[in-house]
Amino acid sequence: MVSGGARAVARCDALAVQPFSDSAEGLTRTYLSPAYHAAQEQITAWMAEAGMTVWRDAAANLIGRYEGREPGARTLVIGSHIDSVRNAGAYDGPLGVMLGIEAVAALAASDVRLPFAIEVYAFGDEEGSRFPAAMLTSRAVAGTLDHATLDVADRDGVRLGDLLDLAAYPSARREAGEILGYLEAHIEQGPVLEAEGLALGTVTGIAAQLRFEIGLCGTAGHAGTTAMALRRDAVAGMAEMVLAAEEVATAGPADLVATVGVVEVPSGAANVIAGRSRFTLDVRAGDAAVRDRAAEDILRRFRGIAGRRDLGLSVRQVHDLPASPCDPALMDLLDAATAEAGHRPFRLVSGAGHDAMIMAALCPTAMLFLRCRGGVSHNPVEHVEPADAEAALAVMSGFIRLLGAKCDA
Ligand code: HGY
Ligand code: MN
Ligand code: MN
Repeated sequence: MVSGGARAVARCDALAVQPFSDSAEGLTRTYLSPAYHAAQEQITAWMAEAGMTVWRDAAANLIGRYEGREPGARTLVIGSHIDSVRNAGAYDGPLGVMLGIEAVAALAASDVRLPFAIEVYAFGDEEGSRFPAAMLTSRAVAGTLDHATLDVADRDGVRLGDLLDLAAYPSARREAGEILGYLEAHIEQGPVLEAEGLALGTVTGIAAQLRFEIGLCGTAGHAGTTAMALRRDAVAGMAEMVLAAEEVATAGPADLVATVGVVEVPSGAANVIAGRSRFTLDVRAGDAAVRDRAAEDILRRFRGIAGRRDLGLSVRQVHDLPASPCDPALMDLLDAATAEAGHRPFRLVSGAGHDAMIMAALCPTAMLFLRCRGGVSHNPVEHVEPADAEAALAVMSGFIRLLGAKCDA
């Protein structure tokens, strides 16, 4: 018989290829794409097989519910996301959903009912890889979404409102009173656990994130006839800004990071001086004040570069996610479950963003990190050992049991 952890990993592998990927080469699954819908259909079957009632909410999250002893009891949410970055690894997000399903399957197989219900959430737009926004679907659930944020279009001009009923979208919201807590299992996406020789770690909190879209406007011109001194080159300006962002972050504390992950030259051509360019800027640090000071410094430098090069500069903040501490009591429960499962409890901070940082506005949150090979993520070579997933499942099951005992006490 295949064990639950190995099955969770195998299911992530199965979801990493067509029709669950939008691309024939590697995994790309963006919010509301055909691959996203195909993945939801497959996960619906797995949730139902594990003993859950399954539905899709108005933000297109997929939810499976396993009732507690009393129908309508308060709910422990276990979740993560099923959208991916472009050319992704198989485990960033889906593994947390698959482990949630396995935790419920194990309860259902032994007919265990708890003093709370469990709902497994497969969130949609965590990565922000389709629309210029991120965490839309968990923000809808936590009730922290304002309507203007939903007014977004993808690179092909498809608006979110073309795909979903935006008036209904906020009805995905849950009430704080009905949610007991949120547990997310996720690969670490960093090298700390591997260096410690540990399969698992309890997350203490998630670093604050700021994300911007920057636009530059110069003058398009002939690459052969326009003297260098006369150019207003939107690509050269962008290049200088990318390096300025890197310089600011490199000079800061170790947890301060700044990334330009997308650069675009609309209508770019080899023999045309670019009239326009745009790029993204992502700035993070454990402390929001450190992050904000760095972002201000970077944007001040951008303004200086744009002024000197006579370029128009537009700056749009796409999101501002505060640092999110995990709940101390739930961290203790995860540590206790880790020790019970025969592993050394270990705590670490998350530099990556997660739906958990959004759910923290709604309920106490906990995160369990799994070691991934080389700490590599957002890369197709991402790898998780099935034995580590097995260990994570044992800890999640222990956490659920300990939380049940605490509720009964
Ligand atoms: O960007 C992040 O930190 C996450 O992977 N969405
Ligand atoms: Mn990711
Ligand atoms: Mn993720």
